[in-house]
Amino acid sequence: MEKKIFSGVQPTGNLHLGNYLGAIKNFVQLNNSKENKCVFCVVDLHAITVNQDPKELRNNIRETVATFLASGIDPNKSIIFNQSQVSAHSEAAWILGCTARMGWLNRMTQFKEKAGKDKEKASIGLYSYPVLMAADILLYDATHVPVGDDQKQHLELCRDIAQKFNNDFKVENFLIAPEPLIQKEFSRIMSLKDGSKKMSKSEISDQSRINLRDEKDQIVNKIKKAKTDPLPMPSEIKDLDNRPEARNLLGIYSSLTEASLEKSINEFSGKNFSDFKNTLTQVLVDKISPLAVEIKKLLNDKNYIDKILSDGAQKADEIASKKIKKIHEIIGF
Ligand code: AQP
Repeated sequence: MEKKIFSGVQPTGNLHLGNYLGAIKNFVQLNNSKENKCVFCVVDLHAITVNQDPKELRNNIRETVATFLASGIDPNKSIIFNQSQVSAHSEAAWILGCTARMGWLNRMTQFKEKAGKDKEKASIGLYSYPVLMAADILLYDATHVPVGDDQKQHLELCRDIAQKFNNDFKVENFLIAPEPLIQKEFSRIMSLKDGSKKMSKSEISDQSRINLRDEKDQIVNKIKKAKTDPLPMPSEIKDLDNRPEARNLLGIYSSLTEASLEKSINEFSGKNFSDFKNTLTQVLVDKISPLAVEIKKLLNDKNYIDKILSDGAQKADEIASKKIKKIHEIIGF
């Protein structure tokens, strides 16, 4: 069955291993399947929910596209574009904001985490972020949305918005409630400094994450310093209980080598943590360093990246403008 795929990545710089293993790696597999129609969006409207330097934002948009391409997404098979270039996204977000309920948004944990203690000073955009995300997905009739585990709640909200809109206007199945595509294992990569926190672009300490543009020396250094615990390497999965850092590093290794957690545990059982870290570093360098080289190379040709974005925006606009036109008719504009 044909799947319609939509997903987005914020151009907020420092794309990291969590973004890659949790989302982009999955995008590539979906892009490679003949049965899928994929749309991958650089969600710049989402990025401005927190302050952005305009020059950096422009560079980060291109860098996100370069990361997609370097990872293996083919612009001839999938649509790649940036959100701000297709005005239907902002428009649909407003309209669907009139369907979404305050109570639903008040439950969103990402807002609570990102706004922190000083909620009053957070932007309204940060609060209504999941409504824009719903608009992005629903405009393309996406059936499946590949995301990291952290976005699960936002996808449930998207489904609620779609169902309420369809019920309110008596248009059964007009907005398609999408299914999340979350990897069964290793769907949340954690910080290298604290196994209870998500690896994140906005974390101040660069030591907490492997950036996709890190040089070999940086990867070596970050894994060497990554937090572990004094216990030996586990010999079975239950030995990882209450050991979030060990679980995370083994999860990263398993995801990169396409092995099950159990298999990785067996491989290192009885060995020292330092042996495991050396092998993990080698795998990371082998998988991530070529990406960094390719991203850099692609960024030397800004015209090529801009052409992909403008072609992609044209294709995306054809789909999204038809949907927004129908939305106008349904709501009585
Ligand atoms: N740590 C992670 N593990 C697994 N998946 C992750 N994703 C992000 N962090 C992890 C997934 O990457 C995709 C793109 O994310 P995004 O750029 O839209 O923003 P985000 O989720 O807000 O990413 P960050 O790094 O955590 O940014 P900040 O620090 O700004 O909050 C999504 O599918 C996401 O699930």
